[in-house]
Parts: sequence; structure tokens; C-alpha cells
Amino acid sequence: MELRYDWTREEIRSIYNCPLLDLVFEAQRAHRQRHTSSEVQLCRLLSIKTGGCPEDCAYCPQSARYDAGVSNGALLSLEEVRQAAERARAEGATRFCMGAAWREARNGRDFDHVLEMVRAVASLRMEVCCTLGMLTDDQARRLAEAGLTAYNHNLDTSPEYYGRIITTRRYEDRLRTLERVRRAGIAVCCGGIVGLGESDEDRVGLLHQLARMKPHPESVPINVLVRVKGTPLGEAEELDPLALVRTIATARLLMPAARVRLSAGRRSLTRETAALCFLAGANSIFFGEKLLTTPNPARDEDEMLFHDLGLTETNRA
Ligand code: SAM
Ligand code: DTB
Ligand code: SF4
Repeated sequence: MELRYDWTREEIRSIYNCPLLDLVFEAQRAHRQRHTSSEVQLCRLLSIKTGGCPEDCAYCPQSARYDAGVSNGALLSLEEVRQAAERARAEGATRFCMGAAWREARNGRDFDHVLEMVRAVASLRMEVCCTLGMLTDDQARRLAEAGLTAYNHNLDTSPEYYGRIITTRRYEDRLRTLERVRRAGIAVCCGGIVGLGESDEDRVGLLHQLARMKPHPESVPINVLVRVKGTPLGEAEELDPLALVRTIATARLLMPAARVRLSAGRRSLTRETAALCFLAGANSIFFGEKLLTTPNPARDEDEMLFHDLGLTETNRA
């Protein structure tokens, strides 16, 4: 199938609402045209600056506005990051992602430090990704020069629902940073969260935004809300796991060349749901006991899952 960038919302809605088994079947077919169906990329996540964020994202335990039991940390040292990256590499990661609880990156010592971290990880021949909030053109250029592979900046949900989740910035702010990342020649990692109380139409709306980007994001993380006590969404209603499967399958059909990452929230999924997500075209995960601040499945659990499903980890290029 050709890559398309002119999807209408109606087209996407009708794909998303297909009979589930047809949808998953078509997604798997699209997946096999461009990817090795048994291969899943292993990524490692590290919080390099935790907590105290001025934004009000209703799902996030790192916002300073909520009491979610996350304590503020200083920016990690270069040595701490290097060690974590070396460990991740030894454990099989081919991508290392560093997250900071910032509204935006600010020029100065901390940013210079992050550039050093990017250089250090890049020298280990892993893909290196950062998520630091909003960027200027100049910051994006400097990150690219330091060897950054990808920048993660999520749209999270549909434009209509966004204001119910975040009030301290606008959808357009996100889009502007994504354009700057693209202009700097950095791969775009952009996706969202399901389980925020959004509707099917909101999930369709998010996918529409992503699928109309030209080029498509190289990687599309689909997070399941990790409900954290103390955040406004701490008691959100549990999502029907099949809505996650539909979201992943539709993402795979709309953006067949992208890596679709089954990101946060795997601890709340059964093995069977995870299997359906891989069948629907997910081909990347975060592995290791911790995401940024919340727990992730243990390594031996994931190893057993891979073994039982016949999945293998993507080798280093
Ligand atoms: N502060 C930067 C930003 O917001 O772009 C970077 C870090 S932020 C923690 C990265 C992403 O993590 C968010 O865009 C959101 O999609 C995801 N995230 C945060 N808290 C989450 C939660 N409780 N459950 C699922 N995903 C979450
Ligand atoms: C993404 O889409 N998911 C990751 C990564 N990008 C930075 C973050 C998940 C965070 C989950 C909540 C936590 O552990 O704090
Ligand atoms: Fe801050 Fe990012 Fe959390 Fe929003 S998602 S509160 S911007 S760390």
C-alpha cells in the first residue's frame, strides 16, 4: 500500500470501526508488507529530570500541581546517564529515550548537559531519543548536531478533547515544536494516550492528526493511561482493551512504515491483549522495571511473553 497523507476523518472513522477481526487482519497484512512480523524493538526509558513540572497535564504524576508522591529530582549527571545507557544496551535495547519534566527546554547549563548526554548515548550506537517539552528552532538544531535520532512530543488526544486534559498549552504549541523537530532533520516520535475518558471519535481525531503529517512520524507511541493516585485522572474509568487494539491497528494501517510503540500501561494489560496489540501491528515496547516514574512489567515476564508468542527482539543495525 502507498503511503497517504490525505486521509479524511470519515475514512479513518470507517477503518477504526471495521469489524475487529477484519481490522486486525488488514493491519497485520499491512504490517507484513514493511516489517518482519515477529520482530519487536526494545527501548529503554530514563527520567533524567523528574517532577516539579509547571504544566497541568491531568494524567501526569510529574506535574507540580498534584500530589502524586513523585519527588523533584535534579538533572541526572552525565555519568548516571552513561551507566544507564550501557546497561540498557547490554540488556538488548536498541533505543534509549530520555525524558525531562519540563514545559520547555531552556538554554543554559542544563540544556548543554543534555547535549552531552545525547552525544554519550549516540556514541554507544543506539538510537537516541529525548522528550524535553517545547523546543526552539535553535535548540532542535543543536540536538540534531549532538546526534539525536528522534524527538518525542505527543499530541496525546484529539484537538477537541485536548483542553479537557491540559490547559497550560495549546495543541498548536505542540504542532509548532513538531515542525521545528522535523525542520532540524530529527525523526519525529509522536503519539498519544488512550484511557483518558476520551471517546472513539477522539481516538479517531488523534489518528487523523498523526496520519496527515507529511512525512508521517517515524514512531508512534500509543500509551495506555497509567492511573496515578493524586492526579485528576487517578480514578479514571478503565478502558476497554479492544479500543486500544483498534487504535493500534488503525495507526498501523494509516502509517504502515512507522514503528508503532505499545508504550506506557502494559502492566494493566493481559498477555492476551498484548498479543492482540502485536497482531494489530505494534512493533516496539519499553522494557525494564520502570517507565519514567511508574512501574513497567518485569524483564522475565516480558521474556516469557516473547517466548510464548514467538517474538524476537530487533537486532542492532
Ligand atoms: N514534559 C515533556 C512533555 O510533556 O512533552 C516530556 C515528558 S512527558 C512525561 C512524555 C509523555 O508521557 C506525555 O506526553 C504523555 O503522553 C506520557 N505520559 C505521562 N504520564 C502518563 C501516564 N500517567 N500514563 C500514560 N502516559 C503518560
Ligand atoms: C511516551 O509516549 N511514553 C513515554 C515516553 N513517551 C516518554 C512516557 C510514559 C510515561 C508514563 C508515566 C510515568 O512513568 O511517569
Ligand atoms: Fe510536565 Fe510532560 Fe508531565 Fe505534562 S506530561 S506535566 S509537560 S512532564
